[in-house]
Amino acid sequence: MAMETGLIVHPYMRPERTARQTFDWCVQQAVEADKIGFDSIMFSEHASQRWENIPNPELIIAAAARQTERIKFAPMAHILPHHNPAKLAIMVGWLSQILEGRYFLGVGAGAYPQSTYIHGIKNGEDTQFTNEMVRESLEIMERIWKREPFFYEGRFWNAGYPEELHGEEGDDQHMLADLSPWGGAPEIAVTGFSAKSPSMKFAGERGFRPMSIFSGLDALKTHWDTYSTAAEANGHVADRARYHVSQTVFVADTDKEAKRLVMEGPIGYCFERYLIPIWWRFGMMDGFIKDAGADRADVDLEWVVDNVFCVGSPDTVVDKINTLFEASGGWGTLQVESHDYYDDPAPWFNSLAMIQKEVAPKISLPVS
Ligand code: FMN
Repeated sequence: MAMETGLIVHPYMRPERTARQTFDWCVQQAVEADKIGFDSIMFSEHASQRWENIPNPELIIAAAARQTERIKFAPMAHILPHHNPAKLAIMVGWLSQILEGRYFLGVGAGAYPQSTYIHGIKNGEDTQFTNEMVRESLEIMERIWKREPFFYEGRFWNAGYPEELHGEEGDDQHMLADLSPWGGAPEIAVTGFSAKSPSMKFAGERGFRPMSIFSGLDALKTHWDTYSTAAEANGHVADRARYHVSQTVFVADTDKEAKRLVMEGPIGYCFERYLIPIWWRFGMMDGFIKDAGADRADVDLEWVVDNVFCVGSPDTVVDKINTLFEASGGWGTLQVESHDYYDDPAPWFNSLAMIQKEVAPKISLPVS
C-alpha cells in the first residue's frame, strides 16, 4: 500500500496577516488539497501564538466541509484541558455528522505555556495533572456519545446525559437530539512529541491513531516503541499504516529550484524568524544535529533545508523519504507542514500536486 498524503496547517502565517486572510488561506488549502487528492488535512488549535493563529479549527473545518468531497478533516488537536468536555463532545458529534464521516478527532494535553495560562493553568506549575484532565475529559465525552443516562462528578468537571422520557403521541417535547458522532464514535488521534512521550503511551493503550511531530530519528523510534508496546499490552494491533508523521516537504521540477523557492519564500522566512528558535527552545534541533552527526555551530537555515527537510525534485524527495522510512520503520501518512503562500499559492499547490502524483505512489512501508 502506498503512503497516504496529508496536510497539517498550524498555519505559520506572517504576523501581519488578518484573521480573515488566515481563515481564507486555510479554507483555500482544504479545497485545493481535496482536488489534488490528499487524504487528510489537520488544523491545529493555538490560542496564544501570533504565527499559529487558529484558535478554533472547527470553524475552518465547517467552512471547508461544503466545498470538499473526499478529504478527511481533523482538529490536531483540541487541547482537552482548555475545553468543557460536554460542550466539546456535542460540537464534535455534530461536526462529524455534518461531514458524514470525513472527520477524525485529534486530542492533546497542551502545547504552548502561554495558551495554557490563558485557560487558567499557571506557568511553572507542575502540569502533569493536565494528562489526568485529558483522561477525564475523554471519559465524559465517550459517555455522552453513548447517549445512556449518567451523571458524573469528576475531579475537574461534572457532566451527564439525561433519560429520554416517554411523551404523549403528537407531543415531541421529550425527544432528545442525537448529537453523537457519525458512526457512534469518531476515530481519535494523538500527537506525541517528547522522547518518552506519555501521549504515545496513552494512544497505544487506547488503540488511538498515533502522530509524531518529526524531531529526529531517535524520537521517532522511541515514539513507535512506546506506542506499540502500550498497544500490544492492551490488545490492540500496532499498525504503522495508521501512523502519521509531520515533516517539511517541498517539491519543484529541479533540486535547485526547490531549494531556492524554500530558502527565499515563505518557508525560509518562517523558519528564520519563528521555527528555528522554537526548535532550539523545545530541543528538536538537538535530535536533527545528532542524526546528521553535525556541530551546533553548523546550524543555519541552509543546513536545516539540506539536512532536515525533504526538499528537491520528485526523485530526490522520494529518495529522502525512503531513506527516512528505512531508518525509522516508516509511517502510513506523510503529514506535510503547511506554510503561508497566501500571496502566491502557485508554487505551493504545484508542490502538493507533485507530492501526490510523483512522490507518494513511490513510497511504501518497508516489509518487516
Ligand atoms: N500537538 C498537536 O496535536 N498539534 C500541534 O500543533 C502541536 N504543537 C506543538 C508545538 C510545540 C512547540 C510543542 C512543544 C507541542 C505541540 N503539540 C502539538 C503537543 C505535542 O504534540 C504533544 O501532545 C505534547 O507536547 C505532549 O507530548 P508528549 O506526551 O510526547 O510529551
